[in-house]
Amino acid sequence: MLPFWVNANAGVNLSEKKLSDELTDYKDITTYNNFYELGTSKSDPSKNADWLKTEPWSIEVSGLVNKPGRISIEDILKISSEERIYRMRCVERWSMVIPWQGFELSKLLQKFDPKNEAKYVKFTTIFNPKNLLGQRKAVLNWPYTEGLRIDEAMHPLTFMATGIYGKSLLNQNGAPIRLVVPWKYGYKSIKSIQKITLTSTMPISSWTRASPNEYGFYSNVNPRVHHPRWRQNKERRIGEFRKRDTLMFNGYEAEVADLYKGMDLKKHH
Ligand SMILES: Nc1nc2c(c(=O)[nH]1)N[C@H]1C(S)=C(S)[C@@H](COP(=O)(O)O)O[C@H]1N2
Ligand SMILES: [Mo]
Repeated sequence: MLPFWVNANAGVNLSEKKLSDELTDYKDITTYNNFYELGTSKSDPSKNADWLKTEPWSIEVSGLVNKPGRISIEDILKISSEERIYRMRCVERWSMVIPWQGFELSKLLQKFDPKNEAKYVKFTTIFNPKNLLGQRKAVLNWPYTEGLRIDEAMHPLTFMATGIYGKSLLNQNGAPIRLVVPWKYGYKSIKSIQKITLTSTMPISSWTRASPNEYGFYSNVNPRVHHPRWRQNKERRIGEFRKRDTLMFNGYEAEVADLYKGMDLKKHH
């Protein structure tokens, strides 16, 4: 299997590497989406994309950091970017392979100098029910929030994406900037981020608040730990016919298993 975070800058030639995973079509990546702020069906986010206004945009970084502040999207886009091809596995049992552009989250966090007491990172999506009509329905506790442990946030696989297939992110994919955590279920990869807060206590995400038995803090892809309402050992790759086996940590076990050494992954799901 390919070393599955191909870094274009590292000179990996995709056509020479025999990809066991083909890239998902741009059309599928941009029209089959989950982004409840823009509606709950898969085709809603692309249809309702103009509900999201992305200018002006900035991210406020606060909490347990020595240099709290706000960074504009213009300055964010000056951070040197690279390509990462990652699998994305939704908890609903479908998956894609997406070539992202962006940078490691640690590069952004380091600008704000996290304090030693910072143990978790909380992310918050834009909140604007006036335009984002999905936020007028109580399907989730708005705004959408997510969280990572600080070592997960600093891991080199944890990525902030600003583009797909070399084009700027479309609104339906979380413009202008979203998180990508490839070894966790897709809902951890929070879109259209406006706030990052470093904390000493574990943040409670919107999905955990909605249903703690189904959506735990860790949400690591695990074919042996099932969702209460369905099994998680198989998935449908968008564009393929036959089901695939779901891989431990979505195929990134070699890179991330150490983060969870000694933990009961069924309990800490
Ligand atoms: N703000 C926000 N972020 C979100 C979601 C959402 O509804 N709102 N959906 C999540 C889910 S369930 C998945 S599977 C991925 C889907 O990302 P994609 O549509 O770019 O493939 O985004 C995640 N990030
Ligand atoms: Mo998802």
